[in-house]
This record gives sequence, C-alpha cells and structure tokens, in this order.
Amino acid sequence: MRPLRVKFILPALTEATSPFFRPVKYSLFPPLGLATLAAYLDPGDEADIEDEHIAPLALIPESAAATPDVVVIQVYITNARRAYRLADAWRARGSHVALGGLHVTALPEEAAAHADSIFLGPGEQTFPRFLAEFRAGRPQPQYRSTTGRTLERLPPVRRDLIRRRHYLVPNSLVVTRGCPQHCDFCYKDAFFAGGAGFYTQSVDDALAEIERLPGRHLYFLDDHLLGNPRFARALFAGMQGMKRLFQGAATVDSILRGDLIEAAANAGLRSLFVGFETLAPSNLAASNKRQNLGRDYRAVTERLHGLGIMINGSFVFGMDDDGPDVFARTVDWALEQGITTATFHIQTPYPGTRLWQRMEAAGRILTRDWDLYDTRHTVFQPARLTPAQLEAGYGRAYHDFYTWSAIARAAWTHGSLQHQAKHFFYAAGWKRLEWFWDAIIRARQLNRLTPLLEAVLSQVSRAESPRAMTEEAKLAPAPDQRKPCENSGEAPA
Ligand code: B12
Ligand code: SF4
Repeated sequence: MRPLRVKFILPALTEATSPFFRPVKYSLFPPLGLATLAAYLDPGDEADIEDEHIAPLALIPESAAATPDVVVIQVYITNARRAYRLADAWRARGSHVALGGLHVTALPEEAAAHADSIFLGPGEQTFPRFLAEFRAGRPQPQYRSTTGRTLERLPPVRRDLIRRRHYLVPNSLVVTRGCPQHCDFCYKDAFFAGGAGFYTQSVDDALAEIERLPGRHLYFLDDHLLGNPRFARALFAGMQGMKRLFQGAATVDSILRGDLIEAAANAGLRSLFVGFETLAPSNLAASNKRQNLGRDYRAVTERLHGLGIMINGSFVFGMDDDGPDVFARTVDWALEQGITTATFHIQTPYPGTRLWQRMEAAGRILTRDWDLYDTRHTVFQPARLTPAQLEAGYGRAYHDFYTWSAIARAAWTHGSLQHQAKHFFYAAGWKRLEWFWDAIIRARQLNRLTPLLEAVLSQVSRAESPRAMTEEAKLAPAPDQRKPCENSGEAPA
C-alpha cells in the first residue's frame, strides 16, 4: 500500500504571530498533542508538524509540491478562526482535512463545516482507527472517543518531528489525561464525555518517556499531576536519582494532604502551578470547585515554600461574588504570601461547559467571537462589575503584581537570601524582560536559554520559611470527595 503523506498543523491566534511583538508564552511548549498523534503513522509514512506559534505559515505554501493525503489540524477556541481558514484552503487543494481538539469537541457542527472528518475527545483511540479506515478508502465524517480509553502501550511521541530549538521548554510531557474533578468552568467534562475522564500511563511507560528526554528540565502539562496519588508516588519514586528538575500543576487539597508533595520535591519538583482561583468561598461553591473550599490557602503557600517550591498562582476575576475590590485584595494577598508568579484570568465560559450553559440560559453571553475567549476579554455580563471594570481591573492586577517594588515585596517574604534572589530573578525574568524574550525569539536562540532556566530552578533548595509550616498543613485532612486541580494553559511557571 502507498505510504501516506500527512501534515499536522497547530494554528496560532493572531497575537502569537505579531510582527511587532511575540510573547514568550507562545514559544514555551511544542505541539505535544500532534506529536502524540503522529506516533500512529506507519514507519514508511511521511509526516511534518507545523506550529504557527514559532514559524510563519502560509495558507498553502508555494513550495507545497505534493499535496498531503491528510491534513490534521488542532483546534483551540482562540485559534478556531485561523484553523478553519487553513482547513478550507487545504480541502480546496484536495487534501482530506481532519479537525480535532477541544473546540471541535465543544462545537462539532461548527467544525464539521470545514472538515472531511472531525474528532471528538482524545485521539489515542480514534486516530489510529481513522488511519486504518482512510487507507482502506472509507474514512468516516465523525469519530467520537468513548469506551476503551487507555494510555497503555502508547507508541513513543514523535519528538523527532518537533523543532526543539524553537522552544524554551522542549521537554514538556503528559503522563495522565483529564482530571478526577468536575469544576463548572473547565473544558474537561465536555472533552472526556462518554468515557473515562481521568486515566494514567503505566509508571514504567512514564519513566521510559522521561528517560528519552535529554537535559534535566521537564514540564508536566498534566491537569493534575497528583490526581492519582498511587501513580504519582510510584512515579516520583522511580524518578529518584534521575537528577531531574521539573514543574507541574496540582491542587490546593492535594498539596495539603499527606506527604505526596514531599515525595515530589525529593524527585525534583521546583515550581508548581496552583489553582487558587478566588479568595471567596461563595465563588468556589458556585463553580463546583469544592476541593478548594475550606482549605487554608496560606498553609499551601507555606508548605510549598518550606520545600523550596516556587508557586505560580492562578486567579480568576469576574465570578458572581466579585466586586470592584477583588483585584487589589487578590494581588495584595498573593504578594503577602510570596507567590512567585501569578496568572490572572477573566472568567471565560467556554462552550460545552456548565458555566457556559448557565450563562447562556441567563442571557449573559455578550459575544460569540471566539477570538475574544482568551481570558483577557469580558465575554459575559458580570454580576457585580461592568465588563469595562472587569477588564480594567484585570489589567491593573497584572501591572500591580509585577511592578519592581511588588516583586521585591513578595521576594522579601522568603527566609533565606538564596530564596529571595531566586524569586526576584524568576519573576522579573518572566514579566519585566518581555523585550528580551522577544529579541531572543526573533534570533531563534530560545533553546540556548533552557540551561539558564535549569540553573535557576536547580538553585531552589529547601528554604527556611520565615513562617513554620502550620500544624494544619502537617495534619491535612484525608482524601474526600472534594476536587483537585485547575489548569490554565497560560503562564510559564
Ligand atoms: C500547553 C498549553 C498551552 C500552551 C501551548 C499549546 C501547545 N503548544 O499545544 C500555551 C502556553 C501556548 C497555551 C496558550 C493558550 N491556552 Co492553553 N493549554 C495548554 C495545556 C495546559 C496543555 C495542552 C497539551 O499539551 N495537552 C496534552 C496533549 C497530549 O493533549 P491535546 O493537546 O489536547 O491533544 C489531544 C487531543 O486534544 C486530541 N487532538 C487534538 N487535536 C486533534 C486533531 C485531530 C485530527 C485528532 C484526531 C485529535 C486531536 O488528540 C490529542 C491526543 O489525545 C491545556 C490544558 C490541557 N489539559 O489540555 C491548555 C488549554 C488547551 N489552553 C487553553 C487556553 C484558553 C489557552 C489560551 C487562550 C490562554 C491565554 N489566556 O492565553 C492560550 C491560547 C492558545 C492558542 N494557541 O489558541 C484552554 C483551552 C480552552 C478551549 N476550550 O479551547 C486549555 C484547555 C486550558 C483550560 N483548562 O482552560 N496553552
Ligand atoms: S480540578 Fe482543574 S482540571 Fe480538574 S476539573 Fe477542575 S479546573 Fe478542570
């Protein structure tokens, strides 16, 4: 049978392709989902991955001598418009266009108008089925992932198709899929509908994937790295002695519970993305983010800092109990806690989520322009703020958190000079040196800075926290029905 020619495309939202300024966040991670799918091709097939975040992408390149048999495009909400234009162009050229990803799963009818085949949910089971049916000349218009989801015996991710030197964090990986929780604003329940919503690789496979990655630094993009404690403990035990430094995401309750976080620190965890989301319990309850309810956020920051783990705190503005004072209060709290980097979001009801359903039923959705669903624009009618107040407050929060004096204030909360210096340079490096990153990206030298990132992270040792770990943190409650994690996909730390 003739080998296939397959092109994989990750389109970018407009901001990421600006000729004037390229935010570093778009050059952090390679297109892992597409490299995962490419692994299902036969050895003789031809494949290439184009990531528009790091290289310009013509609708149809003039050099496209041969039309690919299949063009696979990954669709997020903010790149949907661009994805559909590319899809239309490649279909006109004669390729079979396959669209999948979060936005396709949320709005299949919208995507189907631009595709020959659409894919709902994760692709590990459906994409190989499609390839077999395509080769047999009978591809289906729709593939929906349902039963039988597993990460057992996955073929190795096609990292050879990734242009590593264009990324600051080429070693991103995911060893689980989904999350055990059900927050109302999250993409997760809609994306995994019809099958398992949280599952892991085997520990041996995850360790083998880590072994394949060069250098020291790893970034786990899992929604909740501690979501399955047994898996996580075995993973961290296997990583002992590997001398890795890693970053990841976990939830407030999983950090307080038991000693899993110590095991993570011993295995090399140096920075953690934590979804605090809001300081108001009423907002947590209304969002079904119960895993945060009743938890002592201060105990979380103290425990992580005591282990020398830097914190990237995630905060959402515009929930129904947020009034005009929410911005200053949140920034103040984050600085007081010595949080290293903060990721602020305007609450965004993604189609497919329960938050979307609620907002739509109440007539509160203000626009269906998906370009604006980037968590920086107000796309719904807030309850206690005007849309303009919400956007202005969001901008002010970013500004106020990253002034030089604010960075110094937050750094000062740490007990040791080493920890203070590390905090200062890390936070300043991300948000005060944007022009520097822009220049490095344009010079295509980003990968040269990966060792610098490793050096900063390796400096993180167990610091003496000025505040001893509270008894509450030590005696954190046993697992219950409350939820873990978060995830924003933004931010570097
Ligand atoms: C890493 C990441 C980023 C990175 C880079 C993305 C990249 N290079 O892939 C950066 C930092 C750039 C980023 C930016 C943003 N992100 Co982001 N990001 C993520 C994150 C944390 C991990 C993505 C990942 O690698 N997953 C692991 C791989 C294996 O899974 P996957 O990519 O989903 O691919 C699988 C399936 O989707 C499917 N699939 C995908 N495409 C196709 C196509 C076909 C044909 C088939 C068969 C299957 C298929 O198969 C793959 C294997 O199962 C996710 C959270 C998450 N858990 O997914 C958020 C997430 C995707 N981001 C999100 C958002 C909102 C953003 C931003 C708008 C945030 C912002 N304020 O700037 C921007 C804009 C992104 C854009 N380009 O439009 C949302 C998307 C919501 C939505 N409904 O679309 C998510 C879900 C976070 C969240 N919980 O809200 N992000
Ligand atoms: S805990 Fe995080 S990943 Fe899990 S459902 Fe909630 S927001 Fe989504």
